[in-house]
Amino acid sequence: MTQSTLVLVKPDGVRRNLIGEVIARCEQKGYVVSQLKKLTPTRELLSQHYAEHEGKPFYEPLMEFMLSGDVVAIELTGNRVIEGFRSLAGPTDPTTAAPGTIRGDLGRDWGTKVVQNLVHGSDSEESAARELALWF
Ligand code: DAT
Ligand code: MG
Repeated sequence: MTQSTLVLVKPDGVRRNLIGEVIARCEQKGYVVSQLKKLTPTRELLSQHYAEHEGKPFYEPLMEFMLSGDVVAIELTGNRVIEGFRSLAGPTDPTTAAPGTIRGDLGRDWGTKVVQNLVHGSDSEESAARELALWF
């Protein structure tokens, strides 16, 4: 059941020079980087990417944060990679994300309106297909 998922290294991860660290963890797990690019996302792209969150209190801070710098987009491939990368990333809140996960090892609460947690990973097959089509 080979799958692909969209991984983003968000602007906080790029600013902190953690692109290599994120990719290394994906590759060490055995997943394959199929496509990779660094870009400055547009508001248009981000509004489609985060459509499910429109209207939530953190939506505008989330958009501003994602527009604050470059993002690295990765198509990551392997059996059950959608679930597998979510496990590597850890849960949304970096304060409580377990050590051993990307968010748990490398993230923290910076007191911002939106949680800054270094990476995005698609949460389902439907999301992965939709998001990969948006970013690649
Ligand atoms: P995830 O990135 O774990 O899939 P999500 O899709 O629910 O989480 O939310 C997208 C991003 O928005 C998340 O990575 C960080 C931020 N966020 C989510 N819930 C939040 C909240 N309650 N307060 C502040 N920021 C939040
Ligand atoms: Mg999500």
